[in-house]
Order: sequence, then C-alpha cells, then structure tokens
Amino acid sequence: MDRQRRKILELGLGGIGLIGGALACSPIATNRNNESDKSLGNPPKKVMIPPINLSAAAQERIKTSGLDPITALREFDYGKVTQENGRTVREFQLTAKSKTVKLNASTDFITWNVNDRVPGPTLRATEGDHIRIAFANQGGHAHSLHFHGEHPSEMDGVKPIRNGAATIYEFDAMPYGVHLYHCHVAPVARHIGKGLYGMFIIDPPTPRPPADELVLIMAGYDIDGDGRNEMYAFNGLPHFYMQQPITVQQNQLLRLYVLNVIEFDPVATFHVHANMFQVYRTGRGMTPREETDVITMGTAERHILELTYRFTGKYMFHPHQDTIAEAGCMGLFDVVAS
Ligand SMILES: [Cu+2]
Repeated sequence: MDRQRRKILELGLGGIGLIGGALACSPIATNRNNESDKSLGNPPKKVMIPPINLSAAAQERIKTSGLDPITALREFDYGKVTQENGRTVREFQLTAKSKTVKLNASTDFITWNVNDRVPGPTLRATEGDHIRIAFANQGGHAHSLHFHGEHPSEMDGVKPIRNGAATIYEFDAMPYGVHLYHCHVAPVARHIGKGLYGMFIIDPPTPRPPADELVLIMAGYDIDGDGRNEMYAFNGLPHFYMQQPITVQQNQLLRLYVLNVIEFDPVATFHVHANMFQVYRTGRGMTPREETDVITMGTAERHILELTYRFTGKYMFHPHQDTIAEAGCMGLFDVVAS
C-alpha cells in the first residue's frame, strides 16, 4: 500500500497510530494540529506541506546512521485512542532500547533511547485526555521515564525500572504546553546525553490556528565520555538539515516546537536568520509574550515559536553559541513560493 493511501486510511480510522514521514512527502496534508477540530464541527483545515525531496546522499545518511530527522520533524504519535467513561484515553507503547548510530562517517555512538530512535517519538494529546504509557525496559541498564507536566508523585518516573522489567505510567494530560519526557536514572545527564528523551505536546482545549508544525530538539553528544559534548544536533543527526534543508512555504504560518536537551552545556540559544518569531514560553498561553530572533534556553526549556517567511530562499537556524552550531546543531529552511 502506498504511503499516501495508508495515511488516508489512518485518518479515516480516527487518526489512531502514527502519522509518519508521509507528511513530508505529500503536497497537501490535513492539518492535524488538534484532533478536536472534528468534534467542534469545524471544517477540516488545510496546511500546505511542501515535499522534501531527499537527495541521494541524505537518503543514504538516514539509512546508514540509524537516525531519521525527517520522521522526527513532522511526525506526532497520538497513541492508541479509546474512550473510557466518556473521556479520551491515549495509550502509548514506549520501550527503552540501546542502539549504535553513526553520527558521521567516522563516529559511531551507542545510544540509550526510546523505541530505537533519537529523539524518541513526539507524543501528543489534548489537555484533559487520560494518558497511559506502557513502558518496557529492554535497554540493558536501569532506566525510567519522567514526564514534565502535572501528575501524582507515584507517576513521576524517578524510580529506576530494571532491565527486562516494565511498568505503566498513567496520568491526565495537563497543563497544555510543550513538555518533554526523559530518563531520570542517575547520572541523569549521562542517560539524557545518550539519547533517552522525547517531546510531549499537550494541545490546548481550544486549538491553535492551523500552521505547518515542526519539532526541533537540540541535543549534544559526549562522544568520549569526558563530560563535555563534542557534537550536537537538531533531531539526532549532526549537520543533517544543512545537508538537506527543510522545505517550508512562503507566507504560511510556521509553528516550531523547540526543545533544548543539551546536557553539560548550561545554556543554548535558538536563532533564526532574516526573520523574527513570536514566543509562547513553554507553549503556555495563547498569546505571545515577546518577539525576538534569538531566545536563551537552559536545559529542558522548550517553547513554541511562530514565524512566517515573506521571502523565498534558504535561511539558517542555529544556537548563537557558534561553536555548538558548527559542531552540528545547525540547519536551513528552504522557503519556496506559495
Ligand atoms: Cu536511563
């Protein structure tokens, strides 16, 4: 079955499961910012997602690296959706794994990760949904999943789950905003630095306006174990979006979900070239707090940043700690005509 058809089927089945890389390849994608659109009786909204035509080199790199920054960019995992006592329940299967990835031609790195990917899947729910996470640890070490957001103490995910064991984390999705999950076994910097993290988006009860939505997670790699990062990346793979720019459409609202999980460096900024963005700190609130073109983010800080490109062409984005950018945390938007 081709990917487009599979996507339509998934949408027809109520959006259960993953919306995959198909989004990156389809000229028109249904905006899935918020599944409650339908229940509110709104007509389906359309957002133009220009195709990313992967170069042969980029395809080869995804294949050989074991990392897929194209999937990480626009894929949201809404979980397996059921109704219990009149409320939406979302069940997610998350498994801690270990896998060796190729960061560049000469650098292999053993990751600890979720579902064999770095970053882990971007989980997505609407405020008030009930979240149930079946967590299995097949990672070879004790791990856990600690979620940001509000929940009872026993669901805080700081208790190590031994290799081969499993547990269920269960809580209500609140408050709306951009959150994250990560392993909380000591030394935490090591467990996060090895790749055991992902984004957790809780949509507000009233959906945000339609936009092309992108996930950008900044992370570091301490290759030699000296407590300092030698390489950095957006969405796992150093320098990838320089090699393969992210195609976006001119004059269309772009909504970036940006997370900084760089360990060992106290702070990183996020900067876009030739534009300004509106800041929704931690994704809290429906009106922006400020407008800027460089925002400072401590470890685990995350924001929604909104912007629109008026001019076509290629524009860089990167932390303005230029050594971090030049060691892999750098990318390009390729703005194409609308
Ligand atoms: Cu861990």
